[in-house]
Amino acid sequence: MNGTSSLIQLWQIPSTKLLARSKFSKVVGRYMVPTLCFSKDMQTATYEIVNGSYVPNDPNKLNKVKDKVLATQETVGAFQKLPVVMPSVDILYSALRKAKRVSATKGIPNAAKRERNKGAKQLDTLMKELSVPLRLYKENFPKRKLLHPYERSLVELTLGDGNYEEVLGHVDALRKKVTGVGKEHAALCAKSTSKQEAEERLSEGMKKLEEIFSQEGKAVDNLLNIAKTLRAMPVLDLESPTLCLVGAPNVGKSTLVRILSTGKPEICNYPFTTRGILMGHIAFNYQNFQVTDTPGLLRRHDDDRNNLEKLTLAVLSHLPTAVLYVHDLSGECGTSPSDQFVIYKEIKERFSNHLWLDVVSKCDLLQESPVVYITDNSDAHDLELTRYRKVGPDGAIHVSVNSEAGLNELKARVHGLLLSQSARIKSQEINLETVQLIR
Ligand SMILES: Nc1nc2c(ncn2[C@@H]2O[C@H](COP(=O)(O)OP(=O)(O)OP(=O)(O)O)[C@@H](O)[C@H]2O)c(=O)[nH]1
Ligand SMILES: [Mg+2]
Repeated sequence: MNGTSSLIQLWQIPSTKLLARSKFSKVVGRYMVPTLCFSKDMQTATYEIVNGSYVPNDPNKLNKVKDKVLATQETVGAFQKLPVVMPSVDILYSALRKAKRVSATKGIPNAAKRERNKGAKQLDTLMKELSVPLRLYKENFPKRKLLHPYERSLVELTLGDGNYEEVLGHVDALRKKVTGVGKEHAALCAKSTSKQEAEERLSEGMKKLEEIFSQEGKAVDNLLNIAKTLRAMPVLDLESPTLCLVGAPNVGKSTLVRILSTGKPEICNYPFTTRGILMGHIAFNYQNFQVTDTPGLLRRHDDDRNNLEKLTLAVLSHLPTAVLYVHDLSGECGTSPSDQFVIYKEIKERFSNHLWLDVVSKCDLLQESPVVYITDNSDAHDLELTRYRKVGPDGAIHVSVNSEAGLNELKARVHGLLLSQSARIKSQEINLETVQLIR
């Protein structure tokens, strides 16, 4: 049995260890749901307390909630559906133009009445034209908790924790202010006792609303920038098999993405050249596969990781990708082979449910690397590390983009891995359909 097929079997029968990891069950919740939901449905009825008595919950209601939770967690692509946000000056000028075109209701003979009617209508129009777009933004920007966990991580890591909600909050506060001030001034205008007073009230109201929107419209412009940033995030099709390149910084991940796929990430000889999740595609066997390049991972505790590293972990945690793990044993990348070994062991252990392939990069530089001797008193860990420093993990393919050594084998193994990933996705879909039928 090769590594790939044994991993497939592992995945088909999730071990209790995997199920027990709360983070993990969220990660692959989609695939574990069949087992979990089925047994939970058989086991228990749930109750809520109404007027001091336990009343069983309506199972249909619960299923609807469950379906909604599943629906929110299973789909990505919310960023592509974000509403188009207009720059605040455009909203303001368009609203002022429309308001000024409003005239008094026909047939009012009294000049004062006519003027206050016109003034109140203009202020009401201005208030509505300013506040309606803001309400639509507030309603149509999705709540973070309803996003797919991967997109939720992107919001947090690219915009900063809480920034998304804060900006939406400012937009809504502006809407409320505009509505309140607009109504107040329209009412004052409607109560004017003379034509002159109505004109003054109208002018005051217009000025006040314009002032508020000019001063606080920045919230709308911030929202516009957020929408731009989120819309530019790579779109991943969860149904399409994906290969994710992972490894320490500067080990040659992006170089391999360029070789393997249509992706054209930047390549430089310094760490963290790749500063986001970048996508490429591989067309093979009449199928389209996705490739994601990720920022490098350093040897450190999760709490100390930068947002770029956290992005990589978010991909591995929340997306059903196969992994191409890149090791640079040449001593060129800035992370020692010993440190890469530690990072590798941790990541491999943490994401052991992913289909996996190891590749040792830059093997054109390896001939010059020092020979490492194994001493008699070495323990198992030392032996594994010594072996790792010489040849990388068991089964790793050695490649060099410079000499082209190993590239054909790498491509063939990557294709095989993606076909296994494709079979895995199909069988998960069948599992899910079966569970839905049982329900
Ligand atoms: N000699 C040699 N150099 C290579 C090979 N592959 C990549 N490099 C060099 O290694 C350096 C880093 O390559 P990248 O592809 O940018 O590495 P990365 O892992 O994407 O780096 P980050 O995005 O910063 O994490 C570049 O200078 C590449 O030219 C190889 O096979 N042989
Ligand atoms: Mg890179």
